[in-house]
Amino acid sequence: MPEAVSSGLGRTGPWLQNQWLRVETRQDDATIAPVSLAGAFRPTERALAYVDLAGEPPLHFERADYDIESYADELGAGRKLTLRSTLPRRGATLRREIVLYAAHPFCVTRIGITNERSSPRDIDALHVFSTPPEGRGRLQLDAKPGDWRIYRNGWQSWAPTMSFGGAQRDVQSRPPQLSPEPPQTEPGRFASDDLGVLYDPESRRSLLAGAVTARDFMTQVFVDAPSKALDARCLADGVPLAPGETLWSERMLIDVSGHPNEQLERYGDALARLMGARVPEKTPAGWCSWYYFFTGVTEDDIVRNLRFLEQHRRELPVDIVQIDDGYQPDIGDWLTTNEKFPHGMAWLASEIRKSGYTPGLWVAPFFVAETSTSFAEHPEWVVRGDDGEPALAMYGWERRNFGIDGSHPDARASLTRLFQEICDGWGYGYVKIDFLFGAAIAGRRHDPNTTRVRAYRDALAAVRKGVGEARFILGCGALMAPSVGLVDGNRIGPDVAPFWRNLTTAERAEPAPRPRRPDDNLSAETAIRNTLQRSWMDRRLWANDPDCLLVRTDRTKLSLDETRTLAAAIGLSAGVMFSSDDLDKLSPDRIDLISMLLPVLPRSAAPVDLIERDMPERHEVAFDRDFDPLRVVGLFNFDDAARDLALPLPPGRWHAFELWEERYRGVVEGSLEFALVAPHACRVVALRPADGRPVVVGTTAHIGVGALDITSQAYDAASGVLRVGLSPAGKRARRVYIAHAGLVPLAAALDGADAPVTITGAVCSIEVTVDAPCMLEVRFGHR
Ligand code: 9PG
Repeated sequence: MPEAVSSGLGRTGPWLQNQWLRVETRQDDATIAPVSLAGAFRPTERALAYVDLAGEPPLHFERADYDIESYADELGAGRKLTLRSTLPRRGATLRREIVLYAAHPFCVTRIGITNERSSPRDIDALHVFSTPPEGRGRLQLDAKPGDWRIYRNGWQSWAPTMSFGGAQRDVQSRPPQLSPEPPQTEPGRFASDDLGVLYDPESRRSLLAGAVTARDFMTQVFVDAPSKALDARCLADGVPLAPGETLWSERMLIDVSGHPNEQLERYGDALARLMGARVPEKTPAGWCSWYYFFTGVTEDDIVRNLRFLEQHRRELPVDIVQIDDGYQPDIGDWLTTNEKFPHGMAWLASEIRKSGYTPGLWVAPFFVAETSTSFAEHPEWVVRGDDGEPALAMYGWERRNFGIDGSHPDARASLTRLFQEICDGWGYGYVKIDFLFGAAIAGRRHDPNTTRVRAYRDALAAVRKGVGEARFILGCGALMAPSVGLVDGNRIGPDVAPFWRNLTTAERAEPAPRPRRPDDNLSAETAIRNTLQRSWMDRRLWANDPDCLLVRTDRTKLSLDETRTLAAAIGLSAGVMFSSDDLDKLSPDRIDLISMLLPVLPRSAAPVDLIERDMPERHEVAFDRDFDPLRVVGLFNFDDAARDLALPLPPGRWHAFELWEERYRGVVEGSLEFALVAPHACRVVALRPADGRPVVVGTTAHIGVGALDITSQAYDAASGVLRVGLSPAGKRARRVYIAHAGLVPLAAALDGADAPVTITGAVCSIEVTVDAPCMLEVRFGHR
């Protein structure tokens, strides 16, 4: 058997190879060229690595010696090739490692710099995989740069994440929504955080570069389409490198195989492994006070909604009642309450617990307001600017908020004590920790040898210590890759809102709404965009939080179509599912919309056209249970005008059922058309293989269209009886649609009690009310 990873010495230098990938190197400059063996995709002839130091020219590799050894880590076994340049005139040694694993189509590479001088030097950036600006090495793709597609990830929860075309302009918004570097203003230039994907629509080849560790630095992947350049680099924050010491970059995964969706999933798996991701067994569901009450929330609002939940346990089977922003006297002063919470937070937690729910609390632990008691007492716990003054993390709540210094041991100890008090003292079992980027802002910290990411992770670890291993931490306004392993759930998009797009009054007065923009924020549309675009993170890095479901009919501008689209995006995302309405104002059919998302699906759908569009329109998931093989597709019209949509079908013949319309489309093949889908509307379609026997084609209980509420199914041809196991998942009252395959439904019974059957064309439907697992039997006869 040939070895899984082989190596050798080529014309220019050593190489590594496995069944998918060959990585060639050059000894004269330590550049590398990854080549996908399927179809020989070689996006660059030579990718450089180099280091930016303060006050010195960039430090490049020169002639390198090399070493190859066997290697193993959390990703498995393989071989490691190290290229080493000693640069006596520059007083430094550079190393570049390339690891190829036996079981993965990607390679992982990092660089290290050793300071051989007698004085420290400040490191600004470590360029790990960087195509040279001219000559061979520039990106070689078939399509014109203007047609390239670039997947761009934002640095924190709220930051826009989407795919762009190579002639478009990147997101222009400023922090906190944006990355740590200034926005790219030229068309075709993009700065993506943690990872980036570059897709050639002509050859359909794809290159992903992304950091699979994030313990020390922020990583950015720059794509400059007009210059045909890509630069994956770690921002080292000017960290000092002492004489004799070595500083390593993060590990960068380079993947040139397969489609962007596969690459993102592989990248997510690798990042999760190397960072020790925490993925909860059960994805939480609950109620959150923010999106109806905002900071005006009172103790009574919480109690009223708690009572409503208690009285509607069947319809709203949630676990968590989460109090959001509005109970605290000031940002930073978390252990006292304002006058709207007269009984205090421990009392409220005990009320929630007595009703059988887990109390959840919002805290912004890394923000300290200039007006707070906490800042007055400990001004030394905040990040400072070069002028020595507290650095502004964000203006909000009509005051300046500073960021906590995670490198200060006393600040960390106080974070741990804070969460011990909230969890062990008050009794909260779930915390939503918000505005976390505050600990990662640029500035001066107590420990001059730290970096933004180290300080951030140290602060987060101090919170985890206080919360304990068993309780749930939901990150929000959180860095992405650097939070892996410390949070159980993470918000992956900007705030949802009870309106589709954030339009000014003038824009709203126009006859046609202005088109969406990359920089749009705070809207249902942008929340949905990130939910779709970041679905690959779910249950890999943490449980995704797509933000709350809003189904109200008061205080909203969302149409029914838009509300259903929000529900479909959240439901099919399989992420954390929180409702955030004033529950006793909801009509039964709106409560039904919440029920349809409970419990959460076991697996997220994937947006198959993620690289083609800023807002993917096809979100698909398969559930392969043998008694009910099923594919569910969310098909969206994100245009502002009605239009026809088409769903290409996998090979074979399929029963197609539309959930919202309760419409059976018959047995279909090839492609399924949807005429004039309204703007911002969606179709949720269930596809089941058609084999000529009576079979369930859809149910109306749950967004999974049967994935959870159908628990068994068997058709006995001899007796003509179809037996279908039903569970209470989803709405109480629902219809079960069965294709009768040309037979005549004679009678139906639910746990032995007669149930009326309605025949509509090729299907029959039975209306059932389900409060406990039960059995539906339908007897068929011949005409
Ligand atoms: C509470 C809210 C909710 C919400 C969070 C977060 O950029 N901004 O000014 C900005 C303000 C608030 C915000 C996000 C961004 O919302 O996402 O769920 O908890 O805080 O204040």
